[in-house]
Amino acid sequence: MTLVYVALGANLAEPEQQLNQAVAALKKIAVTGDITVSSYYRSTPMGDVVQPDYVNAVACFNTHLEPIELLNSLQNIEQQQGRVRNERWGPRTLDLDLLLYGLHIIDIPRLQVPHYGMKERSFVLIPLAEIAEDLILPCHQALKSLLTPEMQQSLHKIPNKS
Ligand code: A4P
Ligand code: MG
Repeated sequence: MTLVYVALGANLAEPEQQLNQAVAALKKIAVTGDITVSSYYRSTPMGDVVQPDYVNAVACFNTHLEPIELLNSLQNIEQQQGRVRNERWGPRTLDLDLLLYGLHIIDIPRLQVPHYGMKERSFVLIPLAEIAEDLILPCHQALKSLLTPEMQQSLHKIPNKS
């Protein structure tokens, strides 16, 4: 059994509902259906593509799935929620990125873990710190050491997640 962290992002077709639906789907692959989910955060789009704001969150759960099986499950959930892969960093109904798979470091063509962008992205680090403030990354860096006061400015917690 492995503790995993997954980043959720959506900016099309009722993003908050997309995240609610994704959380329900993740519960089905979590051991005993137990899952911890951060608050939802509204965030300014990263990158040059003009697109709506995102809603982002991070979820954490135990799983018996091997890394590639977990990636397949995450991609199935994205597909079920109407994900169309177009331009890189473009808008999407749902993006599920595997941030951490225990303390494993994975580098194969379909999967790199820890996720390549997680250390720089406020919309990943802030929700992650909300549910795992004392987390130490596989590279031995403390999550807390990556957080900066400026990161909070591009992110707004959405009250009363349902
Ligand atoms: N892949 C490799 N490693 C992983 C991993 N750890 N988790 C491969 C998930 N997938 C991984 O991903 C492309 C391929 O990456 C997959 O087929 C898988 O085998 P994708 O989801 O199809 O493509 P993408 O998401 O468009 O590309 P990319 O580079 O993953 O985009 P990002 O980095 O996910 O960025 N702004 C805000 N505010 N919030 C956001 O959530 N998201 C993006 C997308 C842009 N701007 C954003 C946000
Ligand atoms: Mg992605």
